[in-house]
Formats: sequence, structure tokens, C-alpha cells
Amino acid sequence: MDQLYYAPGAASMLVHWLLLELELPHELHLVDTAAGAQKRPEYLALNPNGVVPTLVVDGRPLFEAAALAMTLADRKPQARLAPGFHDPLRAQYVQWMFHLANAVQPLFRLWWYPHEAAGEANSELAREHVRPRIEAAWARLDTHLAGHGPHLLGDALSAADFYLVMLMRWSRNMPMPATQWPHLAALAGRLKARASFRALYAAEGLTEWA
Ligand SMILES: N[C@@H](CCC(=O)N[C@@H](CS)C(=O)NCC(=O)O)C(=O)O
Repeated sequence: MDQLYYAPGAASMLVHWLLLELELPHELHLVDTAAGAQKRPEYLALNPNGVVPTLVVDGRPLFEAAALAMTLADRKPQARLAPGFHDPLRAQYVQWMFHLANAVQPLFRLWWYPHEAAGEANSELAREHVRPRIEAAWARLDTHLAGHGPHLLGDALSAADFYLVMLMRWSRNMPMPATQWPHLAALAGRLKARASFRALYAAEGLTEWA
């Protein structure tokens, strides 16, 4: 059985959501990130990066939320959350997963941990600079959905949509949350209506943005 090391609402949420959506048996291990448990030697032995998630599969710890999401989606092809290797949509799917992982998620690292890049004294300034970049990312994604939606791959729902909705959730308390963009809001509404989303919220004890 897969073992997920998670913190409520963190990047582990994507992996947890897909475990539930795909009905894959799993065991949860709460990592108290507020107390710094992710930096303790026993956790670093699993994930030397000191972040969540870690997913232990067949006794082997794996990390990086996007990679874990792709691995899980490929594991259950009948759920059709990842186009198959010979499907023409596969390249677009990989593109969106990498785009979210490389161009969108890191902006949130800058938003939540501005001191890492800019130092404590410049944190507010760093946030001021990253905010328009996050909003520009939403605008580009919304434009894509307007022309080619309702999902990132058009009619086909995929793990990339789950990823996008998790990232959207992270913006919920920002001055311009992602739901201000209508096609993004519609996508989130559809994904949030899924039973797996309710199960995820119950399991992680989440209430905000329900
Ligand atoms: N690229 C990693 C990033 C993971 C990450 O930054 N996780 C955050 C929570 S969203 C974390 O563990 N933060 C605690 C810390 O950095 O100490 C992934 O996607 O798995």
C-alpha cells in the first residue's frame, strides 16, 4: 500500500486527491510542517529536500508532486486521467504538467517564502513582484481554457486539471484569487463537485475554499 507523507492543503494535496480519485489504497502520515517535522533526520531520510509530499511506493520513497501525480495517473489507465503514450494528447498533457510544475508552482514558493529568494528585509518587495506574475499566469491559463477548454486538454479531464485546481486554491486569499478568471472558476467548480474532493477535504480537515 502507498504511504503518503502530507500536510493539509500543501503540495501533497494533489497526490492525496489523485489517490482518492483513483481509489488507490493508501496510508497517510501527517507531517507537522509548522513544527519543522519535514526538516528532521527521519523525514530527510525519505525526502532529502525537506518538503512534502513524499510517496512511498513498494518501500521506495518518491518525491515531487507533479511527478507523483503523473505516476499515479499512469498506474490506472482505465480512469483516463492521463492520455496513453500513443495518444496525440500525451504531448499536451506532459506540457501542461511541466508548465504548472516549472512556471506556476514556483511562483507560489516565492509568494509563501519570499525571504528565501530576497531575504527577510526584502520579503514584501519580493511579494509585490511575484503577485503580478501569478496573475499573468492565471490570465494565460484562462485564455487557453476560453479557446480550448473546458479542461486543459479540451474535453478530456486529466491529472493536469487536478493540479491546476490545487494551485488555484493556493491563491484563495490573494488580492486577485484565480477564481476571478471565469474559465478557471468554471473548471474549479467542476472539479470541486467531485466526490474525491469532498473526501480529500474530510481527510485533511480542510474547510476553506470548500
Ligand atoms: N517541488 C516540490 C515542492 C514541495 C513544497 O515546496 N512543499 C511545501 C508545501 S506546499 C513544503 O513542504 N514546505 C515546507 C518547507 O519548505 O519547509 C513538490 O512539488 O513536491
